[in-house]
Amino acid sequence: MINNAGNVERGTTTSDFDPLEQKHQHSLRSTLLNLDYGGKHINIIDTPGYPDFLGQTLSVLPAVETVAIVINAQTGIEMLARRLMDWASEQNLCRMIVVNKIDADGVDLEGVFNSIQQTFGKECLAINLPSKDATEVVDCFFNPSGESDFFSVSDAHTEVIDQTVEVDEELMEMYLEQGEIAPEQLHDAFEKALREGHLVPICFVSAESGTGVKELLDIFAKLMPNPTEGNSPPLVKLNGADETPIELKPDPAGHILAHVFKVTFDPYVGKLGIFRIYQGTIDKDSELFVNDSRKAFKVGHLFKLQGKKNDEITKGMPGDICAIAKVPDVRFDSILHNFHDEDDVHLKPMNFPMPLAGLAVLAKKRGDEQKLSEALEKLS
Ligand SMILES: Nc1nc2c(ncn2[C@@H]2O[C@H](COP(=O)(O)OP(=O)(O)OP(=O)(O)O)[C@@H](O)[C@H]2O)c(=O)[nH]1
Ligand SMILES: [Mg+2]
Repeated sequence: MINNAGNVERGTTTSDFDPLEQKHQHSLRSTLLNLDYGGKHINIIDTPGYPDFLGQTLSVLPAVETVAIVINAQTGIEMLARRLMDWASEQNLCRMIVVNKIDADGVDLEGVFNSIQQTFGKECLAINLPSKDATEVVDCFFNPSGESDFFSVSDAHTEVIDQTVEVDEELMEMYLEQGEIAPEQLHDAFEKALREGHLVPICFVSAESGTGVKELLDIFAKLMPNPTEGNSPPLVKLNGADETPIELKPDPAGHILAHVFKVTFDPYVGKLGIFRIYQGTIDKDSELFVNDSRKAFKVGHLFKLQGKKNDEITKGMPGDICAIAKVPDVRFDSILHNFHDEDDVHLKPMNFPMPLAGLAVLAKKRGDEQKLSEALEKLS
């Protein structure tokens, strides 16, 4: 066990805070988490892997640079992992694969690793490997050699470097001339390879024993793309039937552009619109429009979410995930902005799977729609 870590069986994790999640021992909805590590601020959205709650998982994709697909070493690749790999790729997101439960009895980590490469392709390469009977993991990106349980660290290191330099001609030439290249020189090419889906790093971890957790955080902090390094979200400006793609600059000084990817109800502060800031800086004095609304609202209180906790913060920058309370017009998929030129900016619609059951509800009294929708939202 990791010191102070929450435990799923005891219902003490920060992420699965809902009593229903604790009862069923499954995440039922997406949860926002954040931490500071290695001088970086890292936002994590924990999403359900249970197929019935897939909508909760797909709807948060526009808020992230990277999708980390967790594979249970005991059960191997499940159907949803395949579908998520495809969805993430269709959304142009960087991907990584985290093999969890490496501590569990009788796991065949080499078999899992091979099946990942067979299923998802040779661009899935080990960035670390289990060693000493999976009680440690050894880095293969910075390390040119080392001991591992089933695959040569030096071969894994060479494979990652070979794959990375393929996206950069200059680096490739340098590599061919010198025969080697320092991992530190690979940073930009590594980001490009992730953006192009040319490389999908695989790493190993045990959430139970803590093996590989520090190494996973190191990968997040040192190697995975920051907001300036990921692919731009598919924002478009509508002009009648035409749509023009928007070039985003994740610049804190730019116009504000943010996307609401989740709406939830907090027992104390009420309706919360949770959004990812793509551009500009939002603080309590910011005046924002919701889509093409004429009238701006003032932010007032800005929150950052950590599981069930809302912490008030002073400002949010590109890459930040924040929340605002009690703005009636804010809905799932709303765009928040502060410049009328951006009235017609929208995120390209995602292809959600067809729901298998539909239900229509009508308010008895006109004008009660808002109350009804809030009650239904709470119920669901
Ligand atoms: N042995 C072992 N058990 C683990 C490990 N990680 C999680 N578990 C157990 O596996 C079960 C499922 O863990 P969760 O953290 O709920 O898994 P999840 O992927 O979030 O599952 P969903 O929320 O349903 O998508 C729990 O009983 C955990 O205690 C691990 O590294 N090793
Ligand atoms: Mg979960």
